[in-house]
Order: sequence, then structure tokens, then C-alpha cells
Amino acid sequence: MTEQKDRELYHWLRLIREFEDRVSHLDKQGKLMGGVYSGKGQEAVTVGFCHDLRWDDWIFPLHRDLGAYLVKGADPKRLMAQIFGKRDGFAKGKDSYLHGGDLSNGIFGATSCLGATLPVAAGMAYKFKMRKEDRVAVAFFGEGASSRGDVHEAMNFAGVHKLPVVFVCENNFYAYSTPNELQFGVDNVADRAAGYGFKGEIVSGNDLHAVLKASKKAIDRARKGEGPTLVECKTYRYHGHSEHDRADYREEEEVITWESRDPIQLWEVYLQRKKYDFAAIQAETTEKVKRIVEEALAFAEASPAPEGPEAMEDLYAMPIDTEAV
Ligand SMILES: Cc1ncc(C[n+]2csc(CCOP(=O)(O)OP(=O)(O)O)c2C)c(N)n1
Repeated sequence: MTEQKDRELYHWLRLIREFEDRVSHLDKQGKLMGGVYSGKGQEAVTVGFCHDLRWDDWIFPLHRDLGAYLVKGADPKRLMAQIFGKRDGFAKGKDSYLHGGDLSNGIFGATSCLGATLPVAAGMAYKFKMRKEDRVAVAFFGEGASSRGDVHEAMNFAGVHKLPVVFVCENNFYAYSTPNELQFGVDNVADRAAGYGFKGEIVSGNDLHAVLKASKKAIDRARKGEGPTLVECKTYRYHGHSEHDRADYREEEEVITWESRDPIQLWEVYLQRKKYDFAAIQAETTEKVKRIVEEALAFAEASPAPEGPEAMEDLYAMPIDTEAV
């Protein structure tokens, strides 16, 4: 890979970490409403799957995927305003962490009802196929959501019609407090792909190189009309399910073991071994990501809160010209 791309990927990893750490901190300061679901530790998955997508592709992030929003092109200022429940957020103040899609950048908002976005992703991919467009839908979901009926239906439909969709399971080993062995009877979520008639692949979700390789294969396959792929990324969330969950159902040793496979530190080792001027890259990146997050925060804090009557706006879609979408 070129130095420019290596640096760009580093920028995204670090921006996501900085953004999420700041949001967690804001939550602890009592400045936010609603839940905060940190994806700290899972950054390589969203960077790896979103970085090489086209603007006109679509992503369907899960509740833990602020990073996917950022890499796919969402404005950090609007994303922060969304989290503050302000009028400049994507949902114009109707929600905070969830339910804020950025439709102008091909980002479908996460839903509370987990797994419910997968049939929408399959439907979007069906539209691409019907129109003979070489666009791709990428749907993220947790291994907990993988037990939902919607998820099976979406994958079955996608397999039948060989749709241009990539299903990305972020297996962080716990659905809230439920461990994998109480979640499914197979060894891996990816094992199920065979039952839908497409390929399943397992990768280390903390290793950005591995994720990039798997995402390229799956996205190329979808774009060429060869159908869906299910990629299971084994990863780990450092925080609890949400900021109010102390996650004491996990052993400290397990947490430390995963922290020692940190996706950002792994990428830093790679940058150092490539013999770039790592000290300069690191300093420049740190300055830049801190500035972006500070600016986003200042914007969100200055953004007005919505007025009461605005709660009734945008509840139903206006009839649209479907040919123009
Ligand atoms: C359909 C549905 N069932 C239950 C919940 C409650 N709930 C919210 S997050 C969560 C755990 C989800 O685990 P997973 O899908 O693995 O994603 P993760 O949070 O680990 O990233 C649960 C059970 C929900 N939001 N939606």
C-alpha cells in the first residue's frame, strides 16, 4: 500500500478512537441524553469495510458503529450534534446516539430493534440489482443480532437472488452479557453462510490488513454480480455494552488479552516497520484528530435544541420520485 493510504487509514482509526473517547467522557460528565455504546477496540472493522467503498454505496451501521459514519463521509460536527440531540444532528434532535442516518452519504441510521436493518440492506441491494447498478450495500450486525429472524430472512433472500450485499458480523463475544456459547449452537456465525448458499469468511477484526483483504474480496464479488458474502470479524469491545454497564461478567485477564491486540497499536507497529517518519505522522495525526473533535464539540454545543412542535415534523416520508433516488 502507498504511504498516503497507510496514513489515511491511521487517521481514521485515530479519529474514531478520539471521537468515541470524547463521547464516553461527555457521557460521564452528564452532558448527554440516552445511551452511549462505545465501539472502542472495534475500529479496524468499520475502517476496513468503509474506507474503500464508493460514495454511492450504502452502509447499514449497528448501534456501536460511530466509526462507520465517519469513514463513509458523515460530517463529524453533525454527528456530534446528533449525539447531543440537537437540531443540527441528522435526526434534527429527535434522538441521540441511534436513529440518525445520513442519507446524503449513503448511511442508513442504526435501529434499536437489532437486526432490523438487514432486510432493508437486502432490499436496497435488490434495487441495485434490478436497476443493473454496480452499487453495494454493506450491513453490519452483532453476533447477538444474528439470532434474530430478520437476519436469517435477509440472508436467505440475498442468497436466493444473489444480491450485491455484504453482511459483516462484528463478533465481540458478548451480546450485552450473553456469551457466544449461549448465543448459537455453531462454532462461528460465518458457518451459517453455507445454509444461505453463499460464502462465509472469518477474520481477525482487530487486524486492519486482514479486514481490508476480506472486505475487498467481498465487495468486489458483490459489485461483479457474484452475490453476497458473510464476513465474521472476531473482535472485542473494551467498554461494557453501554457506558452504564461495568461488564463485570468478563474476566480481567480476558479484557487485558484483547487490549494487547489493539487495532491501533498494531497499525502503529506496521507504520514503524515501514520506516516512515512515524513520530511525525503520530504527532500530526494526534493534532488533527483532536482539532476535528474539538470543532465538532463546539458546533454541537452551539447548535440549538429543537422546539417542541418540531417533534411532529418528518415523521412520515413524503411521496418521492423513486427514479431520482
Ligand atoms: C431485537 C432486540 N432485542 C434485544 C435488544 C436489547 N439489546 C440491545 S443491545 C443488545 C446486545 C446486542 O448484542 P450484539 O448484537 O452482539 O451487538 P453488540 O452490542 O455486542 O455490538 C441487546 C440484547 C434490542 N435492542 N433489540
